[in-house]
Amino acid sequence: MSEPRTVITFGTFDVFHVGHLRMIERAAGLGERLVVGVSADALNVRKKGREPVFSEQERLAIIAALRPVDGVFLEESLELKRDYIVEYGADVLVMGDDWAGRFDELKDVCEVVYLSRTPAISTTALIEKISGNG
Ligand code: C2G
Repeated sequence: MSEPRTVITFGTFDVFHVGHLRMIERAAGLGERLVVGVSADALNVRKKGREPVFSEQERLAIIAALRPVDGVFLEESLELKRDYIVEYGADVLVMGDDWAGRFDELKDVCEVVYLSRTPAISTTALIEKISGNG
């Protein structure tokens, strides 16, 4: 029998939507245990120039409550993926294909898989729609 595989994935998961859910479900399907790094508020400000709608504690709570998710942690920096993979014993890194190729250098520590994103849905589009600008 083969060893149980741990999958790791990362994201902000702000204004949680079905595209996020599908990514988490498909990531979970690649192994027996799924650990999710939720981007810190400060990382978002650095990366996207704005605070998320929901705080990191709220986003962590939402992701932790999902059935396919076995563990969550705060992702403090994009540059720490290698450390997180080792710390959580991940066998597979799953990222959306908007990051395709960006993490290939980690293939020496785990398998790296890029999954296609769900078309036509995004947090930015939802915010615009809700605020009446979309
Ligand atoms: N996603 C998706 N389909 C969408 C929107 C998002 O499959 N329509 C996926 C993304 O590809 C990602 C996850 O849902 O795998 C979370 O999306 P974001 O919160 O937008 O992730 P991002 O801000 O890019 O964070 O270390 C990397 C960062 O933490 C990535």
